[in-house]
This record gives sequence, structure tokens and C-alpha cells, in this order.
Amino acid sequence: MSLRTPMHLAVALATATVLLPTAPAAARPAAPPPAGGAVTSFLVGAHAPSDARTARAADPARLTDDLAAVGRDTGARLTVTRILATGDLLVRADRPLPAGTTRAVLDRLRQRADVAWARPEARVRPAVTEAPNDTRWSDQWDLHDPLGGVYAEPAWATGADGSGITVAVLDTGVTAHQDLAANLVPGYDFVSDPADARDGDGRDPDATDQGDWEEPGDCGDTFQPSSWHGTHVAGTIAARRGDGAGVAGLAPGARIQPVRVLGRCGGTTADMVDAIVWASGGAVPGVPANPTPARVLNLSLGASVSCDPATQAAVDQAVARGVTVVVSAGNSGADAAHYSPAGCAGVVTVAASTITGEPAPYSNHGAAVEITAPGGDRSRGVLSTVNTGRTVAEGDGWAEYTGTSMAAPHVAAAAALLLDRRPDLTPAELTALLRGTARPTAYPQECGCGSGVLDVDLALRAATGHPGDTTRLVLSAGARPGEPLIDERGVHLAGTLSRLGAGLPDWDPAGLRMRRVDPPTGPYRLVLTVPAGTELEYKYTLGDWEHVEQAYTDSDAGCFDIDNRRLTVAGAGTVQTVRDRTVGFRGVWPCDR
Ligand SMILES: [Ca+2]
Ligand SMILES: [Ca+2]
Repeated sequence: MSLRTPMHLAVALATATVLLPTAPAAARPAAPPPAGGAVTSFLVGAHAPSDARTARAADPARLTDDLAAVGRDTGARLTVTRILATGDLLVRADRPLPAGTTRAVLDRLRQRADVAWARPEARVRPAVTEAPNDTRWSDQWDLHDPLGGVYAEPAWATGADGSGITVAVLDTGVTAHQDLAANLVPGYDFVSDPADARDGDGRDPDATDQGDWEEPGDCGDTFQPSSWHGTHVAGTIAARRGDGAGVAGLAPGARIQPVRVLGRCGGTTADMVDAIVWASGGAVPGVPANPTPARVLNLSLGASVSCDPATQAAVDQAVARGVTVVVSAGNSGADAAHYSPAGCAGVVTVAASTITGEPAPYSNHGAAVEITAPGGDRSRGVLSTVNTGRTVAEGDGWAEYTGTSMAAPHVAAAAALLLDRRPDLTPAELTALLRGTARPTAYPQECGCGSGVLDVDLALRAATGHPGDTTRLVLSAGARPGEPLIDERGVHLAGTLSRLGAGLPDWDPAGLRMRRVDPPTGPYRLVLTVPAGTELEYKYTLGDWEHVEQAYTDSDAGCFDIDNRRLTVAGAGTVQTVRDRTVGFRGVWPCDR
């Protein structure tokens, strides 16, 4: 796949020598990444398409001369660097401009007779324009849904895919699967009881899932088909992306190390403890050393007991070796502290959320939870790789499963993406990044779902120190089914305001006004009061209809309304996502003042 990246722009600049009136491309230093919220480039309308008779084409050289005076007070150099195919001009500064200079540049440009309009340039978001060609991609709401998803596409657009990072999946093993085979490294079978392992022996180097079906009387009264649980978890982390088939994993460049600890009727704590040590690079008596120790472990499993000292010691060892241990919170709707390994110290305990970004009703919760990620519910599960066999393996399949088991691998994959860009991150640093960029859920106090829902895109930007031109405010609002989202007084915003980057004005969450308008199931209205002169990019979704727009306030602070499919920009806006009963926002402020 070819996602648009900043590299395309850099290439274009380097080759556009004839369009650099004041500085040859070779002598022009590469533009630094924009600091949070600062402006480094402008788009200038060189003619008015609606009234071409009265407009004259702007002269790049004269524009540059004019802008030189504006930039002088800050020492910035402004250059017309490209003429777009539309005839409009791209003006770039050689450094991020402070707010006052940005304003002065825009004022100067707009005073010119040969300029129809001028705006700070905003980044086009590849998340909206391109998608992987995996045939089931549209069903992977967990990766791309604006309310419930983890924002995989903009994260991938940074170039991160988990390459070079091994994630151990301590689970039922994996089966052969076309969507996984390329990303597997050898693991180990730690199931020591041959009857549960079903492969005729105890521990051995073959982590192939033999099926965990249960006959009546095995450990329950009824037949249970094989789950292929480990294959599902592995696919969420690193199924092949862009192969025209099946699903895409969140970290499709990562390697999966299958470590088998679950068989018929589950597994034992003793086997899990050894597997944690081995997968993270420690020595286990009687087992050859792991040639490819993992940086991340995923344990989508648990028992309803508090963390025992052996499990805690194994986790401590892994963490001491720089390995991040991600575990599912459990599916009992109870306090995760009373489950193991969810309640262990030093692990990243993951609760589950739904397609609407709300806490999943079955999910364990509480102070032991670090973060929440998509796990689905009865309406929509998480789609990933499975086998079609009811007992032993048969063929490749894909299926939606629901649970915190499905949530944890999103976080494990996110960790792999972060380590791809920042191999130096410690487990504690990594956890702090994931938590610090999660978007708050509705009713965060009651939720007990940690810092909120995973946002891989924001985490990567924070990890790489490149909030770039997308310094963002992330706002979250929502309502439980059946509850009014916003009361008629116009203010009912759950969640908190989080902020990345510097240089932004203070935003007051109380400045958000949201009101439901008629008909009751129909459009919502959002009124956002923003400072004058705010440029931002926003996305709104109505049903399957999605659109990205930019708005700019050049005089008074204002607001915009989204009224069904009619969008009126009276001042500035925010990201707006509209669904039946839930409204979420996700702000993208490419520049600010
Ligand atoms: Ca075995
Ligand atoms: Ca695929």
C-alpha cells in the first residue's frame, strides 16, 4: 500500500528548483517538522476561480519579496516554493512561525490584489483517503472506526508497522493461516500435560494449536468447539496487511512468537509462569533458550484468583528485561484486581470497549486497569483470523470474537508500533505513552477503564516527539444507550480535555456546547467557541458518509453547526462524528495561535 507521507512533500520540494525564486533548493535547509501548533506553510489562492476576470495571476517572485518584510521581525524566511496544479501557491517558512507572524503573513497576503485567499496549510490525513486492500478491512471497526477504533491508519502513515519487534502470544498456539504465516517466528509448546496438549507429549518446540475443543465431561457438560483463540489474538496483532485478503493486523510488520500455554480446558499457572520467563528471554530448565526473545508479551487469559507470587516474579523478570507484558482484564464484569495476571503489578491490564467507544458491559474494570481497547460486544465483535475446524484444524477462516482477550492484542500491537519507532522505550515509558494519549471514555470515574480508549496514532506522535502539524485536542463525549446525549440546556459533555504539544491556547471544555436538534434521531448540532483566527481540520461522519474539511476564522470567534448533511462554517469547528445516539469528537488543529 502507498500511504501518503511527508516524504512525498519533501521530494516535491527538492525537485521544484525552478519555482524557488530566492533560494535554490540545494541551498535551502530542509524544513523542520512543525512545532506543536506552529505554522510553517501557507496555501495562497492566486486567482479566484469564481471570478477569474477580475483576478490576476500572482507573481511568485513579487510575493516572496513582499513576504520578506513580514518575516523580518522574527528572522523567518518565507518563500514561494511551489505552484500547485490549480495555479495556487505554496509558501513555506524556514522555521515554525509564532502566532503573531502567522497572522501578519495572512494579513499581508490578503491585502494583495492578486491573492484571492490565503490559509495556513493543513496536512491531508491519509486515514481518510486510503485504506488497506485486505478484503475484510471494512469490517475492522476496531482499527478504523472514528468512535470505537484505535486510529490505525494515521498511525501507519508515520511509517510504523512493528517491523523488527517480536510479540509473544501466550495462548492456545497458532494454526497455519495465510494471513499469519509470513509473520511467525518459532515459539514453544509449554503445555506440560499431554492429555491437555493433544499432541502426544508435554513441552516441545512445536506451538501449533491442536484444538481446544471439549467433549462433554472434559471440563463441562456440553461439547465446546475449538476456539482457535491464539490464532485470533495473533491476527489482531500482526495479520498481513495489504495482501488483498482477510484482515490487517494493527502491527502488520511485527513478528508473532506463538507460545502455547492453553490446551483442552485451559492451562496451568505453572506453565504460564515458565512461558513468561522464556518468551521474555529468561532461562527455563529443560527448555532451549529462546533465540528470538519478545519485546512484548500478550496474555489474553486469566484466572479468578489474585496475582500469585510466582506469576508476579515472572512478570517482574520480564519487565526487568525491558519487556512489556500486556494482559486482558477478564470478562466477568468484576474488579480486575481479583484476577491473575490482570491484578499483577507491572503488567498493562486492558479492559474492553465497544464499537461506540463505550466500556463493554462484560469487561472487568477498576484500579488495576491501565487502558481500554476494542473488544466488542454482542452487536459487533472483533474480526480476526481463526481456523474453520470444529475440533482439529481444517481451513483458514476469519471470525468476530468478543472479549478482553480481543482488547489486549490491540495494546500489544500498539506497543510494537511504538517500539518500532522508539526501541529504547522501557515498559514504564511505553505504558505512560499509551495511557497519556488514550481518549477518555464517557463517565471515566464510573468506568474504571484506566486512562481511556487506546489511540495508537496519538501515542506514536507523542513517542516520536512529532505532534507535527496535528497538535490535537482530543475530546470525548458520549452517552449510554437510552440516555440523552446532551440535555436541552445545551451542556452535557462527559470526559476530559487532553492535550498534546505546546503553543496552544487554553481551551475550556465548558466552551463546548452541544445540543440535540429535531428530529430526535436526526442531526446533532455542535457549537464550538474558539479563539479568533483558528485554523483547523475536522472530519465528520454521518452514517457511511465521511468528509474532511478545513475551517478558518479570520475575524471573530465563531462556531459551526452540523445540521444533518449541511455544514455551515461560521467560524471554526472541530472534528465531529455523528451516529445514532452517540456523538464523539476528535479534534485536529493543524495550526493555531
Ligand atoms: Ca506438546
Ligand atoms: Ca491480510
